[in-house]
Amino acid sequence: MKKKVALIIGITGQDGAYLANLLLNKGYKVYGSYRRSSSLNLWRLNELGIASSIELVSLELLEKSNIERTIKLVKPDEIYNLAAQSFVSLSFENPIYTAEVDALGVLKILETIRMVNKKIKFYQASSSEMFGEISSKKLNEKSLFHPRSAYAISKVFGHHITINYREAYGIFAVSGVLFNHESPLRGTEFVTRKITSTLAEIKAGRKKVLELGNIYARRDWGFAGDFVEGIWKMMQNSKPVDFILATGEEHSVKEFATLAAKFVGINLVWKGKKYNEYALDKNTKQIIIKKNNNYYRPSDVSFLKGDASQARIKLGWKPKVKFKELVKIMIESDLKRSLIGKIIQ
Ligand code: NDP
Ligand code: GDR
Repeated sequence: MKKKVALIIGITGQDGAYLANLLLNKGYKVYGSYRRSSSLNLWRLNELGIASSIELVSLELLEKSNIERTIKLVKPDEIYNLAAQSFVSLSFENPIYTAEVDALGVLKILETIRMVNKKIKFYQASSSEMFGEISSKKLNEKSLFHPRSAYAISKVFGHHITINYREAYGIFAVSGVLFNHESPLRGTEFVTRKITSTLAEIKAGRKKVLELGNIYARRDWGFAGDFVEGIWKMMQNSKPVDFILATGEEHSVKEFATLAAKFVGINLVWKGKKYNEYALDKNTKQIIIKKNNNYYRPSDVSFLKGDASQARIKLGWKPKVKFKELVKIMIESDLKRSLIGKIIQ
């Protein structure tokens, strides 16, 4: 039987690496897009040991010609669009760039599919950030959006244009609304990996303090390896339907940091209030965590928790890794890296 061909746009990111691994294990021929620059960023694919099993193609989402050339060359059965300027904070500094990549980039891919071959299946990486500041309840596929950043607003466009191309042109186009998912392959700018990588460096004596912003933000954090299975399942569904993927459990940044510190053998004692809050090592009295106002966002999302019961019922998807285990996996990986002096990715 002919191998299925997948094109992962954004293979050099966290999800790209895990999804590529999954698809290779399922017997796909995997093409992955990377951005051409002076140095190739393949560390995640190398960590999973799969870089040489992937056909790399260069693709910049801002360039429609790149998308057309790639789709015509690769002739994929399935396209997974994971590419995005994905850092919410940066979208306050570079809102126009973010919109051009995260919103119009999606439309450029869909337009190319419409022109080249409407049988290609399409997955769009939508985000729980689209819900924004709603309320402290579990969010599901029917919940309203109130996006709070150029990133989230661009993702709302990507979500709706995906639905529109499904409805207007009959393309198998689905949007997965994923809540935060983390791993040892997460970028160090995101809060979870920033915490685990910095604590490992503190433990190794190479850093002194971890500086954070809004430690009371609460997120529904899952493991990226579990979430890419849900993505693949959405693409194998008999009908194109959008799903939420989430764990249904939420924790604060402060809880994450306190638990991660415990795993490196530091018991934190929190002192002070609001912008002056800090955490001491109970034994040494050394300051380990302090606040830095630069890490606060002009408008943040204080609480996100998802209800993935539709994905459980219709796709048979359920996340396996729980919060405590996730923190442990991430901290253990960064401790190992710090031992060989390879923490910064
Ligand atoms: P990453 O930031 O780790 O990866 C993003 C990928 O997009 C990288 O391969 C990056 O390439 C590529 N990319 C960025 N800009 C462009 C561009 N202009 N042209 C082509 N490629 C580009 O993100 P994740 O893997 O964490 O997330 C994958 C997707 O899922 C993203 O769209 C994100 O917004 C979304 N998402 C993520 C969630 C999460 O918790 N991780 C939750 C919900 C949604 P390069 O390596 O060159 O920078
Ligand atoms: P998020 O992830 O914005 O949810 O987007 P991030 O880890 O950046 O922030 C989570 C929460 O932590 C607070 N926070 C800090 N964040 C960072 N990055 N650095 C800090 O020092 C810090 N201190 C506190 C933030 O204010 C925020 O409330 C991620 C990305 O992967 C998106 O692409 C994806 O769509 C969403 O998850 C779901």
